Amino acid sequence: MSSAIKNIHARQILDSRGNPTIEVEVVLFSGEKGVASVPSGASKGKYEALELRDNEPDFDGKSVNIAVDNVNKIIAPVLLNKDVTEQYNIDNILLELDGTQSKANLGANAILGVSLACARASANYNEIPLYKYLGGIDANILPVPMMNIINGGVHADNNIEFQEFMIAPVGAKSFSEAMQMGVEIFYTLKKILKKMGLSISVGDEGGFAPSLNNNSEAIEIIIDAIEKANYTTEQVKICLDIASSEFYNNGKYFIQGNYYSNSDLAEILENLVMDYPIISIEDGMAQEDWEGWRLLSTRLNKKCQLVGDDLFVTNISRIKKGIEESIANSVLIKLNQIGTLSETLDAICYAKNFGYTTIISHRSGETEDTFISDLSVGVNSKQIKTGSLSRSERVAKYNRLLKIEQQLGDSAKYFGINAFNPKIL
Ligand code: 2PG
Ligand code: MG
Repeated sequence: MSSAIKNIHARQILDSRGNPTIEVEVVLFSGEKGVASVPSGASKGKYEALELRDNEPDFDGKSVNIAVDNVNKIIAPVLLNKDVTEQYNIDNILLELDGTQSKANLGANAILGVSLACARASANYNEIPLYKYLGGIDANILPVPMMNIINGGVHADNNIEFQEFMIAPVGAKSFSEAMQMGVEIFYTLKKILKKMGLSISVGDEGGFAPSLNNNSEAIEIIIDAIEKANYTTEQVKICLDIASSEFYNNGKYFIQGNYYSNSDLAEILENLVMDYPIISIEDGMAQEDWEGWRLLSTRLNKKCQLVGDDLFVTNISRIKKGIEESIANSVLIKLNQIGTLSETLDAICYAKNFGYTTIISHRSGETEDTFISDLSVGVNSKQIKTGSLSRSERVAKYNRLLKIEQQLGDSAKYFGINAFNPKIL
C-alpha cells in the first residue's frame, strides 16, 4: 500500500527562544513525506500534557534527546507499514503505546510531532493542501487574527502583569484587509512609543514590551494607535490574555503591588470591559480558581468572550466541566496542550457543539511550522491568535493564511465580529 508509512525520523531543532524542540519527518512508500515541529509554552497550564525534556546539564536542562529517541526507537517501529491516511488509528496507537493520561512516558512533544507529520504526509499523499485535507470543501473561513501588539507577563521583561494586549480587526472585509489594518496600527504604535521615550524592543510574541504605569495604560496607548492609524474602535477591537494563573498565589491575585480576591478581579475586568472596546478576555481567572471563573462568567458571559486556556488545556474533560458549570464561552486550542491531532479535533468539535467559540493558538516558543494556520481554516475556527506583526515565526503563520485566502479566491469568507461570543445577531 503506497500510503503506508515507510520511515519516521525525529531530530532536535531549536524554537524561537533558542530552546531545543522536536521535528519529525514521516516518509511513505509512495515517496511522499510530511514534516512537522512542536512549539513550547512559557505560561504553561498545570494540566497540560507533559513536554518531555532531558533535564541534563546541556541546554540548561532543555534538550529533548529522550523524546527524539522515543520517536526513532519506540514509535517508528510500531507505526511502520500503518496507513497514514487513518489519522485516528495512528493517534490511538500513539495513545496506547504511551499508556498514561498526561503522555508522560513518550512525551507529548514526541507524540504530537509524529501525529502532525502524519497528517501532513497524508495531505501530500492525497495531493491537497493541508487545510482542505483537514476540512474538505467546507474549509473556507479565514480566521479573525488576534494580534498581540503589546507583550507583558512572563513573555516580556517589563512591569505589566497582563500577558497579551491584542487587536482584532473585526471591521475588515477580508483576512488580508485585517492584516493590513493590524500592520498599520503596529507601525503607529511604534511611533507613539518612540515619541513617549519608551522601549520599542519586542517580547516573545513580537509585540512591543515597554514598561508602563499599569495595564490600563497599555490599552489606552493601543486605542491611540488605532485612531492615529485612521481606524475606529468599532473596526478594531481589543482582546486580552490576562494569564492570571501566573500572578495567582494562595487564593489571591497580585497586581501592581496589591493583592486582590477573585471577586475584586472580576470587578476590575468588568470595569475594563465597560470602559474600553474589549471583546475577549482569556484566562481572566486562574486555572484552579473555579469559583473565580463562576463569578467572572456571571458578570461577563453575556457581554464579552471569556476564553479558557490554562483552564481547559484543550482537554475535553475540563471543557465538559466548564460547560456543565456555565463557565466561560470560548476555548483556546493548543495542539501541544493535549498532544495529538485527533484529540484536538475532538475538543474543537465538542466545544462548538455546546456553542463555545474556538481560537486556534500558537505558543510563545514557536518554530517556522505553520500547521495552526491550516488547522484554523480546516476546522472553520474563525479566530486565531498567533502573535504580533514581527518575528518570522509569528508572521509565517499570517503569511500562510494570506496564501490560503488567495487560493480560496471568491469562496474565502471572513466573519468579523460574528466570529465571537457572545453572538450579537
Ligand atoms: C498563552 C500562550 C500563547 P504560552 O498563554 O495563551 O500566547 O502563551 O505559550 O507561553 O503558554
Ligand atoms: Mg493564554
